[in-house]
Amino acid sequence: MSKHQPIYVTQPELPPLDEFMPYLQQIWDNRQLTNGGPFHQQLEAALCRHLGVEYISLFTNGTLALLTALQALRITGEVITTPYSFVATSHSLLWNGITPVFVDVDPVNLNLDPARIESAITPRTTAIMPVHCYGQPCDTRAIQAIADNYNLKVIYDAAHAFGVEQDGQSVLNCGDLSVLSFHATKVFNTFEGGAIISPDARTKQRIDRLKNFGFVDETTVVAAGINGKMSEINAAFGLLQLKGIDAAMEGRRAVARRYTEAFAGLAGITCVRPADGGASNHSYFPILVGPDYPESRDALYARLKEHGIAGRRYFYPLISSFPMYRGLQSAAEGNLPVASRAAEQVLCLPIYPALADSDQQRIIDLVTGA
Ligand code: T4K
Repeated sequence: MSKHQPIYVTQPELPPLDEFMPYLQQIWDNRQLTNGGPFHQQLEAALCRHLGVEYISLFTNGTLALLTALQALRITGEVITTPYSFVATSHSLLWNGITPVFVDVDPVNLNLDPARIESAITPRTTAIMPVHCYGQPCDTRAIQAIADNYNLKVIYDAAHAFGVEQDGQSVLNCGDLSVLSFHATKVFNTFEGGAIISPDARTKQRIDRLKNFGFVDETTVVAAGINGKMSEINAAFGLLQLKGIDAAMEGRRAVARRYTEAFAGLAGITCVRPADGGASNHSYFPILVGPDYPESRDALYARLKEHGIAGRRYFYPLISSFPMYRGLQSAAEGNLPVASRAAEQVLCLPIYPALADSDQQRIIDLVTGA
């Protein structure tokens, strides 16, 4: 075992504790703990400004936000989605009684491959749920063109895509709705948290009612809503986190740059990158360990672990291989060759702003065999 402290795939950013105290004091003073209090409202406004979006609804976590997004647009029947994601993507469909239809991913950025979507559309298809995997944008134009042709809704699982831009615009403005996660492991975290980006005030209003049991006022309930409200403590923490977000993003960029340079030309290792022109927020640093590398992905994963470096095989196994999905026709491995290969080859290396240069160098040396 390593003499060093373990290094995990990520480490949450935390501001100095004393900077959080004044926020707590305000909560203690006004005793508004949840249900759309002042910090909740301030964080919504601050995130709209920061992200370049017009309407945002905060949630307890990304999964509840996904569930609610599907409810808000009354999605039913079948939804086309990617098998190459965290299980929450497909689980949100199953929880709404919707059948996921898995479509293979693009070999470069591992996002839903638009060229394969059309042949998966049936009379029951009502929407497409792509994922901006690793914070690298999908081909949103091609996806929207298909959705427009077939009159389908598009809900982006943008859990990884905080602050990602495409052609100078927030990628969160694409599609009908986008869903963010603010989980501890994400670029921007509120311990637990999430959000839905809406295109207009009416949609935001519907979502805000749905996340509060369907209440309109004290005595009026207009929908079978849920409790998805972010608490004041999480919202206050989010406001504080936002102050350090630019430095955190820069820190991630620097780590990503060092890995990319170190692995350039290394036989058998491919860094998963955004498609041409696409940006990334470097929320993950995925590499593919191909047949030209001297050992398998799992051997490299195990060797790093022996040295105290806990990379993660996001996203292995594929969602489509879990028991609640594998009986679906679209889950057959033959239907998903690119995603299946990626799941066997991928390894996400540690990336976070506080990753020390010397620790990153150790990881690089282990991967390059230096
Ligand atoms: N859609 C997509 C595409 C997603 O990736 C996710 C979540 C969602 C939807 C749902 O959003 P949320 O409902 O979660 O808001 C983690 C996260 O729990 C999950 O949020 C995330 N995706 C997924 C990709 O990763 P695990 O089980 O791998 O996390 P865990 O606990 O093993 O953490 C990874 C490493 O991070 C640990 O080894 C150490 C470090 N860590 C973790 C936590 C929680 C810390 O240092 N501190 C911490 O507090 O799922």
